[in-house]
Amino acid sequence: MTGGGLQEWPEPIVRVQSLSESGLHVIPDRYVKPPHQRPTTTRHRDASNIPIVDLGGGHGKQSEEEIWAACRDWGFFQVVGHGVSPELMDRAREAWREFFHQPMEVKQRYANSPKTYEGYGSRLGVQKGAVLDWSDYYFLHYLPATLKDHDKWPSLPSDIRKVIDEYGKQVVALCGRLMRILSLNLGLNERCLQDAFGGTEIGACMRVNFYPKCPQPDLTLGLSSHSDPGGLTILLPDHQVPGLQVRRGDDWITVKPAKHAFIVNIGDQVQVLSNAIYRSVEHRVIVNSTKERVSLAFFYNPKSDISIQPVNELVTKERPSLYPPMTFDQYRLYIRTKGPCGKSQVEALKSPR
Ligand SMILES: O=C(O)CCC(=O)C(=O)O
Repeated sequence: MTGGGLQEWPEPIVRVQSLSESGLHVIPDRYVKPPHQRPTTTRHRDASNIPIVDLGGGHGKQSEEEIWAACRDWGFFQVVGHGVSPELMDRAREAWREFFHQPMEVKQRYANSPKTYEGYGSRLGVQKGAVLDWSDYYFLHYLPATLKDHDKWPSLPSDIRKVIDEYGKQVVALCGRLMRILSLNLGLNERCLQDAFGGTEIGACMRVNFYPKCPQPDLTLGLSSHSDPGGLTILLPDHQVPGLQVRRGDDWITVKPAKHAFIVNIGDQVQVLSNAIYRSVEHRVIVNSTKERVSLAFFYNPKSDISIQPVNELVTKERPSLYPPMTFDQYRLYIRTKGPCGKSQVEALKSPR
C-alpha cells in the first residue's frame, strides 16, 4: 500500500483520551459537529435492532436465507454460533482496553502517520481544520503475511500479540464462511466473491476504537457517519456500552449487542462486486459522559492491487455495470484523505449512465 501524498498529519495530534482525562467540562470546538450531524437531531427508534442470525446448530439453509434478508433490508446483522471462542473475544477486547490504559509514553511509541495508518492514531483524514471525532484508535495489518509486522503491534499487555494472532485466525475463518454464503445468495459459485477478492491473497486489517468519556456527548460523535471501504467488517462491540448506530432511512438505530455476537456489515467492495445487489450502509458511533467504550473492527478486504468491478454474472443488458474497475489501494486513499464522509465515495464512483 502506498500512501500517495499522505505524508504527515496537517496539525499536531491531540489524544482524545488525554483531553477526556484532563477533566474538561466543555469540549474544544474542533470536536463540535454541525447541528445536522449531532446525535440529538435525529429520532431514535429504541425498540428496533438489527437482525440476529445463528450460524451454529446446523440450520444451514435457514441461516443463509436470514443473511440474505438482513443484507437486503439492513446491510448489517449480528451473528451468534459463529465459531469464534467467546473467551478469546472477551480477552481480545480487554487486552486492548489494557493497552489504551498504558501510560501515554508507551502508546506514543506506536504513534501513526497517514502514510500507512498503522499504529496509534487519533484522526482519520488529513484535511486541515476538519472537525474531528471523539476517539483514538489502533490500526494494524493482519493479512497478507508480508504486511503483518509484530513490531508494529503493541507489546503490552504481554499476551496481546498472541491474542491478536489467534483472534485474527478465527475471524478470518468466519469471514470465509460468510463470503461463501454471500456468493451462494447471489446465485453464484460459492467461491466467486472470495476469488474476486484474490483467493488466498486477501487483505485483512483491524482498527481498535477507543471512545473516551465525553462531557458533551450531544455535540459530537465518536465516529462520523461512513460506510466501510473494504469488503466485510466483523465488529466486536463493547458488550456493556452501546454506541454503534446504523442508518435506516432518516433514522439512526442504536444496535443492541447480543451476548458474544459479532456485528457484520457489507463494505463498499462487496457492493461493487455485487453490482449493488448488496449495499454498504452508513453507520456512526455516539459517545456518552459516563462510560468509555472499546470496539474491534476487523476488515476483510480484497488483495489491494487487483481490479475490483462487478462480477460478470451480475452484469446484464437490463442491469449494466454500475462501477468502473478500481483497486482497493486506489479506493481507500479517499477515506484516508478526507476522513469519514457518509456514502459519498461509492456513490460518486457510479459509472455515468
Ligand atoms: O465502534 C463501533 O461500534 C463501530 C466502529 C466502526 O464503524 C469502524 O471502526 O469502522
